[in-house]
Amino acid sequence: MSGLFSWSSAPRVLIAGTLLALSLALLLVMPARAQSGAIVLDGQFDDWLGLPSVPDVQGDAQTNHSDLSAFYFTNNHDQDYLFFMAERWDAGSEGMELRLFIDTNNNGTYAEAADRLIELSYHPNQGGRTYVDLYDGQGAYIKQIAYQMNWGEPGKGRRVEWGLTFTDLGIAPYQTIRMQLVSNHGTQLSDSVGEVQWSPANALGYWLLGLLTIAGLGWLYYRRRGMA
Ligand SMILES: [Ca+2]
Ligand SMILES: [Ca+2]
Repeated sequence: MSGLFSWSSAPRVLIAGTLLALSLALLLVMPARAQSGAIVLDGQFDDWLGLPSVPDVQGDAQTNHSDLSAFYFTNNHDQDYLFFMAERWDAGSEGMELRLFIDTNNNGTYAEAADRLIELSYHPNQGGRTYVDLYDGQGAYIKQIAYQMNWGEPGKGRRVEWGLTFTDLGIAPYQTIRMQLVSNHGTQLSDSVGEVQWSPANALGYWLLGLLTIAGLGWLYYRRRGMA
């Protein structure tokens, strides 16, 4: 029975145990993070508190109801979804027409077939009803994302939220995309928020990151063993 355990193997057992504990901790921590920052598309906006955003100044638009104050973006770590939120300065019953240009391959043009255009129409005076359509960068219609969804503040509203899948955008986890949100007044450009670059991760992305971390720790361990 003496072959089963010896003092010389003790450090190895310790390191392997530590690695296992770290891996388990990582797997436990990831879903916990996902729960705390989850966005729900419900026309309520507390879930956006503290999330990344691009601010925009007041008074630079053609009309008050199309004068944007901020553009928010995030992803739920346990879902295959990307989420966006637009905010204007003035609360009003007038509708808001938005376009979000997405340069999916981050090469500086929004006009390729691989790129995307999201068109959104938000109607506070209809209970916050929201319509969202998806086009490719050359203007070809892809699909309807939302029809009469209650994704905006009703009555006199300032904010609207929307979301779509990684598949809809045709991107992979951690792919860097470039985005710009604009508002329209009729068919004319009214206001635009500064461009932003972003590398969103989905559920698969976080699992891959976890696996890579574990593989990295394992590699370090075996390298150290080899050097000893
Ligand atoms: Ca919400
Ligand atoms: Ca503005």
